[in-house]
Amino acid sequence: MKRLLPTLRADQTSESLISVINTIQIAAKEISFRLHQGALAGVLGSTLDENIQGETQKKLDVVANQLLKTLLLESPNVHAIASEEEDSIVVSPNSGDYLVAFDPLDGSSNIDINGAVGTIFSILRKPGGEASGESMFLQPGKAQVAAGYVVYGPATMMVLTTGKDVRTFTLDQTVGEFLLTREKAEIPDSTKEFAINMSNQRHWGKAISEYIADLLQGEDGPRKKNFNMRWNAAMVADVHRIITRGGLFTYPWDKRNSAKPFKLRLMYEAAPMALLIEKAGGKASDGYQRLLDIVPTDIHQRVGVILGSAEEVEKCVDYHTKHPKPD
Ligand code: FBP
Repeated sequence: MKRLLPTLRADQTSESLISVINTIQIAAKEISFRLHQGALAGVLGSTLDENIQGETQKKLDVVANQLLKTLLLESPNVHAIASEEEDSIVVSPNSGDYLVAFDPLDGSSNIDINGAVGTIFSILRKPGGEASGESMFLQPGKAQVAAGYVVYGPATMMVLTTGKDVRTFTLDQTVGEFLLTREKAEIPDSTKEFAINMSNQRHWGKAISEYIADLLQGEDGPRKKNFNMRWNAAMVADVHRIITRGGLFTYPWDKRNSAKPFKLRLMYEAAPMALLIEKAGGKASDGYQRLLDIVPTDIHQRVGVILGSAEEVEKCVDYHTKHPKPD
């Protein structure tokens, strides 16, 4: 079976980009090992600290962040990193060509219940010219040179694109290697499966409320087919299901907190997932704009997310054309 690095070489990926992806896989193997040790490694539970998002950090959030941050900042090819767990960007002593934004442990509320979690990463090129500091990172998702995630579930799998096909690798725990298990992911255009946190229904805007209401009427309703629902409470696991068999995932605007109407972060959750979804034949939108066209204004910016099977995303976006974008 083909290993990760030879596969990237066969894809004509540059050696400098391969080295950055290699650094991420090394960190992911260590995170996978710690997760599988669970309570035996004393990594369950929370710290007393909060991250810049105002979330209580899980012990493994901190461990995973430290692992990725340390290894990436040692890489000669990385210029700076941005992380969900870091208030601001961290510039490396090395003047590498790449910027890496990452969510070290997505879905961390699943750790203590032994549920699936993941690492999400986005790789950008350091811009030329005067750009420095945080502004270097404020590039639209379509500027990503690579994006991927590692899902730590029953198996540990890395799903990756370097701008071409979306490839899936599975960690062979016996040899400690990510081996190619799917050459080219292709998302079916239509689906009967959707993912949303239904418990937030009373807080949603009109567009998503009407879209979901029509889905729930099934074959007796305007959609003339029955839909099933799934929710992993970890975007990486919900997206992996869609990359594997199709579906629609959405975390929409809601009115609970006008200062923070969205949940998911653009740079290290929505944009990398949108690139994977589009390269696998699906679509990704915030309801009003292609997600990959959004130009970030802040590294921790949040956005509405609708992604998955192309026809179903188009259908959901249609409902948004009838309602103005909520403030
Ligand atoms: P983090 O765990 O990285 O903060 O990510 C946010 C997240 O866990 C997503 O992975 C997931 O889709 C969503 O929040 C779950 O939200 P909720 O708790 O509302 O179900």
